[in-house]
Amino acid sequence: MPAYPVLYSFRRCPYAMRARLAIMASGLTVELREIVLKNKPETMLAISPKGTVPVLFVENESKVVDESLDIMRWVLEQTDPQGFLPQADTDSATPDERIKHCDQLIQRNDKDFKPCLDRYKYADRYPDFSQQEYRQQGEVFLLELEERLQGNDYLLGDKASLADIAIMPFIRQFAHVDRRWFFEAPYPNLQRWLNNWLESPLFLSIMTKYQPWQEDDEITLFGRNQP
Ligand SMILES: N[C@@H](CCC(=O)N[C@@H](CS)C(=O)NCC(=O)O)C(=O)O
Repeated sequence: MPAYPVLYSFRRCPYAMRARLAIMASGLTVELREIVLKNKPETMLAISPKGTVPVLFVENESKVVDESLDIMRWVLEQTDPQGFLPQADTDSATPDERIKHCDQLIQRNDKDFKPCLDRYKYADRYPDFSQQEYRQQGEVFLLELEERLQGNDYLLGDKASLADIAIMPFIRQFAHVDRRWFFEAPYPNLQRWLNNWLESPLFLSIMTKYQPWQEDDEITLFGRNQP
């Protein structure tokens, strides 16, 4: 059997979700190793001592990719049949605009929105502000996405891209803190976008539950084209 790239993953981690979404969208097959955050496998820590998931290990290239966005880009650069990686628009006067928007949106998610999400979700650990105030801080980004989705099915226009699958797991987590609030809030386009992703075959296919990996287990393949 050929050696597949190995993905260390944790089902509920939004960073791991975005990596699994990119892998599933690419059609690449990997070996999936579900981990428990409180008991990380030595084999994972040996290749990535910082101890976060996801980690992708490509043994035949001696390559360790341990940032979720880098994993997404790496797998989609191998194969991207549905065109998730935004391409420069060669007809436009500003051909790289799509790529720039994509990067900026993901940066806003990771650098600005994610800290608000953590504070909103675990407000009792951050007593400086109330949970509602943390939610309001997060709403700045929700509003930005809502405006982008006006008249568009996806964040970069009429086609699903890296931006959608990189950001979606974090909006899902924000929505799940208080679903009732989220789905009654004045963000109809964002609600539609999130619901479409939650119900999509792509998302459903990355949320399968696996038992935590152990060294002598049979390998678990992950990907839509697995043999
Ligand atoms: N910047 C990293 C962040 C990954 C991250 O923080 N993952 C969390 C799980 S959601 C983690 O592994 N935390 C380590 C721990 O809880 O021990 C990436 O994009 O991959």
